[in-house]
Amino acid sequence: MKKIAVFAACAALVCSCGPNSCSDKRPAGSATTTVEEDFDDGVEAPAPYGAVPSWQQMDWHKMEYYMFAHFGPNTFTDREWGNGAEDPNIFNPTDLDCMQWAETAKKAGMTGIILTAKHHDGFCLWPSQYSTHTVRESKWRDGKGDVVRELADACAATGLKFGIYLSPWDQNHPTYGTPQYNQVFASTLGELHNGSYGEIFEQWFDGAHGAGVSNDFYNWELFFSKVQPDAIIFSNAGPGCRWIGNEDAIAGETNWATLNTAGRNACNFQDVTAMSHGEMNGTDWVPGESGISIRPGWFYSPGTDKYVKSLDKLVDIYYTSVGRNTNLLLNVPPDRTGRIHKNDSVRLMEFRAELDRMFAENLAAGARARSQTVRGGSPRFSPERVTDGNYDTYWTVDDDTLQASIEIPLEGNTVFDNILLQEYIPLGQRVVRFSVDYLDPDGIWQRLDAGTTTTIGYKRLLHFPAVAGSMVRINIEEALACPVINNIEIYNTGR
Ligand code: FUL
Repeated sequence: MKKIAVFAACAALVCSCGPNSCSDKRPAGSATTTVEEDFDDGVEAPAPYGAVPSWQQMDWHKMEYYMFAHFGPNTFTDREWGNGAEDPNIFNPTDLDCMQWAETAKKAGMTGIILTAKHHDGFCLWPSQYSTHTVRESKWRDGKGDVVRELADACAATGLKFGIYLSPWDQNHPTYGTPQYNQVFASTLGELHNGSYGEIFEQWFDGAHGAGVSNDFYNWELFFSKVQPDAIIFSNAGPGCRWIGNEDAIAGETNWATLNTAGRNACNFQDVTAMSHGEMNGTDWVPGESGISIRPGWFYSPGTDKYVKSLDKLVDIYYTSVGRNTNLLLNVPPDRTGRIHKNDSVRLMEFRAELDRMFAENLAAGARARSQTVRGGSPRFSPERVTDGNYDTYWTVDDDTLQASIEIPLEGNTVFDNILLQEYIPLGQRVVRFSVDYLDPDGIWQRLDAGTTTTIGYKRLLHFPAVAGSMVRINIEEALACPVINNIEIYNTGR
């Protein structure tokens, strides 16, 4: 009997994750699992292709949907950008309740919360020893409050991951713009990442900076050295994950998780086309993250209470973000009481309920998928692996086969309007182009008009006008290396 640990296939790889997240200790209970099965036919798994995710990035991919919380002086001033001259007493939530944020996020099906610990105005939501513009200088809770602590604790209590947004641009700090500031900012980061606030899953670096500061002013290497080794570092250029190039959560339909990173950083990399599409055969694994606010602005304002995004808009956003190989970071700005406003939380629950309804019944679950092409003829790589509900089993083909089809039989003639596809990205992103056919009720194969069918990656959702058929066929038409598909789901969402 040969025990196969699928994830072990990646262990020999050169890590693609840049200066962060290179720790090879993997905590128990981490999202990626190993598969142990009874195969002894000598057929080996494909070698990884190109840049591949670290295990930290794999865990991150599986988070899919989490909350952004913009909170600070701007919450109280109807402004999107403060200037750092605000009186700290402006910050005065009357009823801060981070458990309410966390419970709302949890019920919404989100997997974490990223907090703006310091925005461009420099106000720190924790009593930083490297600033004199913090909660400590405010009258809120007699200067004894710490929002970072309360949210970190609330996330831990509800089983959510906790992340930090920390703006390098600081309009309050007297050293900003001088070389000394790099050390100040690094120390500030260190306060949040030294473990006293627990584990941080993502560190969000905003590329915005002051007018007098050049793109090469910041010492990124120094900053990254302060970040917890298992945290995913977000910026325009990664290295952990990248901005998708717009604030509308619209990822490119063609979207590679790979990017060429040499010479690029959070500030100097401004190629929004490369950000939204990634780069085929890019040197590093830097997947996209799509961020958007549920309201017109990033910060709360009573003036936007009426403009919380509609359910239909949120569903569209889900398709253009999670459905296009990125994670969705949905900003839900707490209000002046320090709680998530009812209008936002009601909409989040509606959105959750709608996603649950749309994806309630996978019409392909357990289907006896088939293909004329199977790697080495081995059952380990059989087509049925794509419908077995196990992330770590997959259908694949021989190394020199770059085109192959797989058929999924449905019960009778079934109506469907949505297909979900996943590539087994621990072995790299490979599919360049594919097409979809279905066998119509007259027994004739029809080409499905499913929009742009290029890349797949971690997850791809195709949404199209409903059709009826008894079989779906996915044709991989072009791939960088033999395709490796681990999951296919089919739905009738009724949308
Ligand atoms: C931008 C900032 O300038 C906005 O205020 C907001 O924080 C957004 C997420 O990133 O660069």
